[in-house]
Amino acid sequence: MAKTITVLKTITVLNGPNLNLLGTREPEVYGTQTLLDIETKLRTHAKTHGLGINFHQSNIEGELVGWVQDAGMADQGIIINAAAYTHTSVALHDAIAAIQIPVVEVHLSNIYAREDYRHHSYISGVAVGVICGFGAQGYLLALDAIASMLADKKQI
Ligand code: CA2
Repeated sequence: MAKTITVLKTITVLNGPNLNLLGTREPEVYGTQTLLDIETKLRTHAKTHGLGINFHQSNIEGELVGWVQDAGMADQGIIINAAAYTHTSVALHDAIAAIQIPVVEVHLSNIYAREDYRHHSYISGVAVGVICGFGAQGYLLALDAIASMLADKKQI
């Protein structure tokens, strides 16, 4: 009898510079959860949607660009908190514009309630949506949004 192989759909989650410090400094702005806490919760939550997670953090812009390109060829969606590169990176903008899968931009803090230089994002214009101000919960909301988009696509 022929075997059925189910290939797990995967979402890449990208975290930009200094997010490796989460939970250790500025808890009043970024909360008390570490990036590992967020990763663990996302992996558990992804299972409930039947999805897998590729989770990365880098302080190097080009590394993030490379992961966007890889995900565009292999995964079903991207959740990205580009951190400070949000406000500076044409390279990330161009990488996201070049792929076909949905990208959801996430920020822990409400960037619009902070300094003016955080109000502009190079990511937002090429993302399907933006979630900010809900702390670590924003990553789970982004996952729900992508899962819902993938479920809708299946019905078409
Ligand atoms: O609110 C967010 O998620 C941000 O993307 C965080 C970035 C900031 O540049 C963006 O404007 C908004 C900063 C991430 C730095 O993370 C730290 C965490 C703990 C201690 C120090 C920095």
